[in-house]
Amino acid sequence: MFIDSANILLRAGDGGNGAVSFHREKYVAAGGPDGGDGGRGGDVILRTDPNLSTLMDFKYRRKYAAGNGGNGGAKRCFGRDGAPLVLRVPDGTVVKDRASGLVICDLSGENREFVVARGGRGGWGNSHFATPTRQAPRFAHSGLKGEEREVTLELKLLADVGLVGFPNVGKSTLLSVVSAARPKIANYPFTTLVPNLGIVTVGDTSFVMADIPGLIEGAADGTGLGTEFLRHVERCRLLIHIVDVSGSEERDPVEDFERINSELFLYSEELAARPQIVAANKCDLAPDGENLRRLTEYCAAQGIPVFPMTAAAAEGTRELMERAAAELAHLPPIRVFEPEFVPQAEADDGIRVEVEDGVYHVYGKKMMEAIALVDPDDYESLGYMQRVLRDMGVFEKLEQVGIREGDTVDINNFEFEYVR
Ligand SMILES: Nc1nc2c(ncn2[C@@H]2O[C@H](COP(=O)(O)OP(=O)(O)OP(=O)(O)O)[C@@H](O)[C@H]2O)c(=O)[nH]1
Ligand SMILES: [Mg+2]
Repeated sequence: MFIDSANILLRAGDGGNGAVSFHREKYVAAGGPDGGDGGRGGDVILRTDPNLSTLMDFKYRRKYAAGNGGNGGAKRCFGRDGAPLVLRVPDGTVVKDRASGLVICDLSGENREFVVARGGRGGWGNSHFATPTRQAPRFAHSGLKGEEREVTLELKLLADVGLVGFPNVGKSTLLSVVSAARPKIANYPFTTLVPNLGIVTVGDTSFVMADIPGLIEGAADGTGLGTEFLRHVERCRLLIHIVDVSGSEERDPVEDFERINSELFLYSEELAARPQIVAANKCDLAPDGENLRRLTEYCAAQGIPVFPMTAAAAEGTRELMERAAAELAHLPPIRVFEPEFVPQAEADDGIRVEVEDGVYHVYGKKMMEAIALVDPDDYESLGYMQRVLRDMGVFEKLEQVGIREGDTVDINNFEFEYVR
């Protein structure tokens, strides 16, 4: 089965908690703090596998999670790191944020691996919090949550040339006579149900050509079979547009040509603007050449070359492939999609202060992480928080907006009085 898109939920592991523990030994009254750190949560990693050609595995399972980090222990024992989860995907898989549809990464060619959800950091054990004045810290940090992502995986084949056209015009026939690929060929529409790739060799160069199922009007809005498959020619550097000029089924080649182009346009303007070569097929069934003449004239007016051929007899196919190779030589490389998605965590590092009714509200993700497990009832813990806030420049920010001694500060619903 050929599956080329899937929605999945990925969860990286949580960091383990730091430990609160004190050194114990015979005849030693009060040992120092020796609580170890929690382990890191495992990442979720996507990696390309050249042996895969579909996303089928992801149809049967929707949720994936990496291992959590272990908790820290006494005697400075570190918690174990959570096991990473590696998911294998075919080359050419585009990963998108499901909600926004923005590209997170494109796993194509050189881009073989991507950490799609990061494991949470482990929390510090209490041994980190000892200072000359605080020799017995009775608190530790909890681990941070692992990232959770809902993503859409979309396979977009990596091919230089894409074959487009109505059903039954001879796309698969062309691929079969110019490459070693053996796609199914038959005299009815929608013979091809999954894309086929073939390698075409011309002189001492070669390129990859993709044969996709036939398009029909309405493919771009989902009524035809074709819409799903247009994604497989999105990366193509050149399109070969095959038009049947035999006049069978009362069809008009100029109309067909326009209808396919408007499908491409509806799918994406960019795809419609991709360089095209037209192949006028089934010339053997149209001896008068009238249709071919009209199509050639029509395309010439738009600067598009037309190659007459009889794919079934491999006539004219060689000239077409030579032209394709010549075009490819000066076209940009296969398209790799640029990342567009900006994760929240990276976008929100700054500290923000908002004053409302005389209360100074402070926001900032990094700051919140740093004081995640401060226990407001514990005096030592509060002292630690003070230090963190000072180090992170929170007090400075507050002074800038005019805070004065005795004013109220609010951080995540925890209120305290500002003291210099
Ligand atoms: N007479 C003639 N028949 C051809 C030629 N090229 C292809 N055919 C026939 O046209 C029919 C359709 O060919 P395919 O290659 O399966 O067409 P397709 O465009 O891949 O069709 P779909 O996969 O259904 O979209 C088959 O019966 C072929 O043998 C040609 O040059 N001349
Ligand atoms: Mg076909």
